[in-house]
Amino acid sequence: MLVAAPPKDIDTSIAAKTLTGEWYKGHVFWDTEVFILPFFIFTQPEIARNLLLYRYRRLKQAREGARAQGYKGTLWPWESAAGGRDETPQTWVNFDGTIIPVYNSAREHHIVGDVVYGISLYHRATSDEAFMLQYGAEMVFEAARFWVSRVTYNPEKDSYEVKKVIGPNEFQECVNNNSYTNALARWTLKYAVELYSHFQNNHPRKLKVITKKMGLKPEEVTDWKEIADKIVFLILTNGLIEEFEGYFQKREVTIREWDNNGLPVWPDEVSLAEAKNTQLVKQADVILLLQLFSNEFSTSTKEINYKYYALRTTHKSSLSLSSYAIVALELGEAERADKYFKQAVKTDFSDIYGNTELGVHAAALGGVWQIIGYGFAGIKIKDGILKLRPALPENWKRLNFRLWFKQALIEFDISRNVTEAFIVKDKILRRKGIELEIYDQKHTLYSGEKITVEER
Ligand code: IFM
Repeated sequence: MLVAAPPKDIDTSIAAKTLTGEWYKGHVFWDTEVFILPFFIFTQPEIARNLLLYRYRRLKQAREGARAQGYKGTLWPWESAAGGRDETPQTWVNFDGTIIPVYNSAREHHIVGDVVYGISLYHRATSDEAFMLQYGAEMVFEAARFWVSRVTYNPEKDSYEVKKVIGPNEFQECVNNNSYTNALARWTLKYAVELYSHFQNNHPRKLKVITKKMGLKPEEVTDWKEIADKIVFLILTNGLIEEFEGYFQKREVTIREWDNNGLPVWPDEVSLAEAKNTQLVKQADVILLLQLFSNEFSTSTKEINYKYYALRTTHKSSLSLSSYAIVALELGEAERADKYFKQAVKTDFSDIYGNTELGVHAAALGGVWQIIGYGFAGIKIKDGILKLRPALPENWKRLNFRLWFKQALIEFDISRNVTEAFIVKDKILRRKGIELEIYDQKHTLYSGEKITVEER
């Protein structure tokens, strides 16, 4: 990832294969914001900022992309290159040699929420208000406008639906109300409302400049809230989330065998072409949602969904194992998480997908970092506070790393049941301290002081 990232701002991003191969023609996908960006946000925030600027500088094309499909706001392309227009191929040679249409640009619209997720994580981790005022807010507000135009009102149910989409599980090429997409749409709208009122209270003059530039009316913000509250989210009373409308009615096929790499063995009775008629899932979908919005779902919801979807997810994409590892760790499934972790590490080292020669899987690299950071170190940001709840693998003695949080570089030294933290560098002079929560204990970290926290 370090080699792939331009060290200074040369207006580019990181491709799905980094600079290691020509597959996907060097195109940038959602892989960047959801899987790769967190590493840069916490280790080199200025590079993360540049990666987000890549999207900002292509807002004009993304707006045109939305218009071309009949929507408002911004629709960043499913596959993006230098020009910022949609570069997704419109046809593809299928595994049986036939030419098939590619629907991703027209339907895999969760990309809009994914970019906003990246922006919000950057904002939460860095508190870079200047970035948000100059670039971030405009992208978020345009994304909210997109979802307003993308939803359909269902008068019978007094709810909003998102129809005809492809979710992360690309076995399904046209579904209604994919839970991942709907949840991202709902969250984007809520986040846009929060950001708007945050700026109204803290930077009213600058907000005026933004709204004037965008022609944004206060009534639009009222709509965002109303729509967000009414977007369909398919969850049963026991917490089981339906991946999309009708998913539970699909033929029930589960994984029964795992290979030497610990990857699921494809069930004999189903051909790849038939996967769409079954409950088999290509890559983390509901589980990715639970990982990204971990603070919003209870342990029991995570548990029931993890158990259900682990038996149905084939991990046919490298954007999958990390979410499973992180959620498994949250649920105390250390052994299982360690397996996912090792498989993720081996993605290209052992060529587990058989296509490393076409380029390495950047999302898996980012995913490995996320398993270590979010999983083993248990990093989370909640209510503006950095939390750590370490759970090292059994044979690990120590985990030492530095990360940037709110413009301070903090070093963490985690050993079994004890974590030390100190500020290595602080860009904010005379700060009153940084609030941390380690093993559920609150502490304030001051420059020049080391704290040692024991797990109770
Ligand atoms: O973005 C991914 C997608 O989720 C699965 N197929 C490969 C793409 C590029 O890595």
